[in-house]
Amino acid sequence: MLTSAQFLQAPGLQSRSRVARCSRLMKAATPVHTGPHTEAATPIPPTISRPYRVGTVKRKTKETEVEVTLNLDGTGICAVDTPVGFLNHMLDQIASHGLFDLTVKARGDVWIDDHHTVEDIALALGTALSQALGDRKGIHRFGEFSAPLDEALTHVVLDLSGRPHLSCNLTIPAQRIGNFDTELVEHFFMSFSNTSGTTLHIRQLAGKNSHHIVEATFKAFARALRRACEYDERRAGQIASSKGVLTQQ
Ligand SMILES: [Mn+2]
Repeated sequence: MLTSAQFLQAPGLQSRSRVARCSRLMKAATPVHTGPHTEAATPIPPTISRPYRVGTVKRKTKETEVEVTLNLDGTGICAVDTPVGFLNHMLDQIASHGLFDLTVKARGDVWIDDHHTVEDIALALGTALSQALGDRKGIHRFGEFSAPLDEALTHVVLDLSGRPHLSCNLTIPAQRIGNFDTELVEHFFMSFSNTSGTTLHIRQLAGKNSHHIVEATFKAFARALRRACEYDERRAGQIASSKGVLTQQ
């Protein structure tokens, strides 16, 4: 059986980071009894402990009162109670296609319009996401998805980089879907991006029906976000950044 020093001197293990990693693995390996005629046991990598990835945010201003709970490792359970009907429908898309458990309770000055309520829900959702992600270790970080809804097709690409950015080219023909002001769609994503530290690109590739265009966008966003938040098994708990951090701008 090789000693630790012999193992670390083997060809291909000379880079400092690999030596450190192998050294950690060897220390963590369970000692295995080997008889005189058996080969040395392969070191067993330690089990990676994972945090409970839930974010809870309460936000109260003179305009709105919002509570959001987001569980990244959920099953798509959605409980939303807000005065903005169309937004409830879209939050449901995020939970169901992102496989997040999402609770949103909101009250707001909707007698003015839906602007403050939609904005503050998005801000709270972004904060909850950032809180749930913590140090962002081991996640894929990038995610993309193209979702159709009948004639509509939207492509969403995102990066949980820690840096807020939104590029959005949605062209929604109707000014309103029911009572919902379609201008608020872009504003929702901008607000989410700002508090979650997400680089977000939204490209509408096709679509005529406003409800379809917006819903396809939320579905693509949910799927892309799910992928970005999920653990990359090959990453083995490391941060997916050559800089070493995803939480600073
Ligand atoms: Mn719909």
